[in-house]
Amino acid sequence: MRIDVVSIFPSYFDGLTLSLLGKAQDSGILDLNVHDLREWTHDRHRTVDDTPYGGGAGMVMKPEPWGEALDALAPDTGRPTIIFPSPAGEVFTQATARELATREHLIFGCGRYEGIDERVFEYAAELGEVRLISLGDYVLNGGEVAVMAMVEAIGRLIPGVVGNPESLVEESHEDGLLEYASYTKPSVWRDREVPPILLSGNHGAIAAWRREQQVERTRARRPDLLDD
Ligand code: 6GU
Repeated sequence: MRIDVVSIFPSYFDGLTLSLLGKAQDSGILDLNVHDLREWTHDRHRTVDDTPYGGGAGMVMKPEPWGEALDALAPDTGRPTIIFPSPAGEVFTQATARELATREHLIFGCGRYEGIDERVFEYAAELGEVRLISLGDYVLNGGEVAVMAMVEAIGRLIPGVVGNPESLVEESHEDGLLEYASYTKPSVWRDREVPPILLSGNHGAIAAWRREQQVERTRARRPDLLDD
């Protein structure tokens, strides 16, 4: 998979070369490229923002650098999926991550300030499939942290990125439930015992206990997940 990220703070993404996703890049499974939006400015101050038409607080990102960035990154053949992180977008879930993990080419455009000139989204739709995606109902200063989260959630679902694919199956959200509680040695720690069933060797009973745990914690912590 190819991923391009455009941001005015490209060094945010240095962390993505660490650990799991770093290995995926070394092995060629993931081709991750981070770009400074200011590469596509031409004035002495490398300006990326301006005042909003109609007035109001804050600044808006100018369309010209974004247009040049998209022209440079969208290939002549094939339509990339172009993602703009936005608190006004659809909410990112594990299902979104699974869907996007099947794409060949993702382009993430990180907005800052009060947003990006609306015409950029219209133009992007001529080059690929445009998605506005939010991490949840709260406000960040820009899209960078949201894109870090999305790239990690998507990247680990690309076949070969996570060493043991079994470990993807039993996680929170993969089956619509929260994960069960995990324990390791010692069997007694500070007077607290591991649930005896986990030491029983009865794999059927253990599986049933874990499933019950998942339903119980989901009911307690995230009843919204059980609503349908
Ligand atoms: Cl994707 N961007 C910003 N700026 N704030 C957010 C967000 C995204 N998701 C939640 N809050």
